[in-house]
Amino acid sequence: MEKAKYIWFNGELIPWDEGHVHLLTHTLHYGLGVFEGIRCYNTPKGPAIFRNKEHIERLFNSAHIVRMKVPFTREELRKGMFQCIQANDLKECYVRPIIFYGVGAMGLNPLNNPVDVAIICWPWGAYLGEEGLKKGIRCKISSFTRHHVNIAMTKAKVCGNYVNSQLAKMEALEDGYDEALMLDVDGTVTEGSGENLFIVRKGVIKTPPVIGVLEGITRESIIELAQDRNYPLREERISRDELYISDEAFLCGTAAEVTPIREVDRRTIGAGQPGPITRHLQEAFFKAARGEDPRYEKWLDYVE
Ligand code: PPE
Repeated sequence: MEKAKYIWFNGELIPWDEGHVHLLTHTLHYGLGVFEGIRCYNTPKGPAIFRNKEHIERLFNSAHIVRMKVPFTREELRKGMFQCIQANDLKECYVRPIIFYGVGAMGLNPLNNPVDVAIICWPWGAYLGEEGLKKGIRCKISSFTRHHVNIAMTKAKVCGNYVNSQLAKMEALEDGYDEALMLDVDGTVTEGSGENLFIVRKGVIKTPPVIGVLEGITRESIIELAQDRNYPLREERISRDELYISDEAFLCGTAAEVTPIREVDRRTIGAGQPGPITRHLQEAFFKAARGEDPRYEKWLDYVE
C-alpha cells in the first residue's frame, strides 16, 4: 500500500511509522472493534468526503450495536478526518476510522478496556482493478455462507465480521476469480466480500434487502441515482440461478465504487461486458462523487 505521512490517533497526529499498538490490544485478540471505509474525491471545489455524515452515523450505530462507548463526538471525528487529509496533503484518498479496545484486561468481556480511536488516510486506487472497473470482473459463489443475522450483527461494521469475508475472498482468488459472492443460510444471494450486489433483469434493477447484508452507503446512493433516472428498482431476494440469467450485474461499495460483473461461476452475465444500465449508473456515481453533478452536491463534505 501507499503510505501517507500522518495518522490521527486519539485526537493527535502522529507520524505514520509510529502508528503502533500494544500486543495485548483487546480487539487484536477478539475482533470487537468497529470501523468505516470512506472515500475523499477531488472535486472542482477541492477535496470532498463522499457522504461523510452517513458514514459517521453508521460508525456510531455500529458502536451502539456492540455497546462500545466512543470517546469522541461525531464532529470531533469529522474534524479529525479533515486534519488527517490536510496534514497528508491528499486530494483523493480512502479514509479509515477505526474504534477499538486497547490494553487493559484480557478475557471476553471487553468493557474493562480503554476505547482507542484512529483515523488513517491513504491513496487507494481501483479496489478490484482499473480493468475490472472498465470491463467487469469474474465472481464465484462462495462455499462459505454469509452471516446469519443473529450470529453477526450485520448492520454493524465490526472487525470480526470480516473473517467470513476474508475466507470467501481468499477462496475466490485462489480459484482464479476476482471476487466472492455469498449466499445466506437460505441459499439466496447476499453480497460480495466487501460490496453490495445489484442485478438487472428484464429492465428491472434488483438488489437484496439489507437483512444480513451491510447497509451500504454506495448501495443507497445507487438506489437514489437509479430512481432519479426513472429505472424501475426493487429490493428483493435474488436466487443463485436468477443471478446466472441476469442481463447485467454489478458490485458497489466505497472501495469497489461501481464494478461491473461479467461472469459468475463460469456463466457469462449478459453479453460478458458491462451492460448499459450499469455503465449509466457507474458514470452517474463518479460524476456525483467528483462534484460534477450539482444535484448531488448534498452528498459532499468539503475538507476545510
Ligand atoms: N458489504 C460489505 C460486507 C462491505 O464491507 C462493504 C464496504 C459494503 C457492503 C459496501 O458498503 P459502503 O462502503 O457503505 O457502500 N466495504 C468496505 C471495506 C473494504 C476493505 O477491503 O476494507 C469499503 O468498501 O470501504
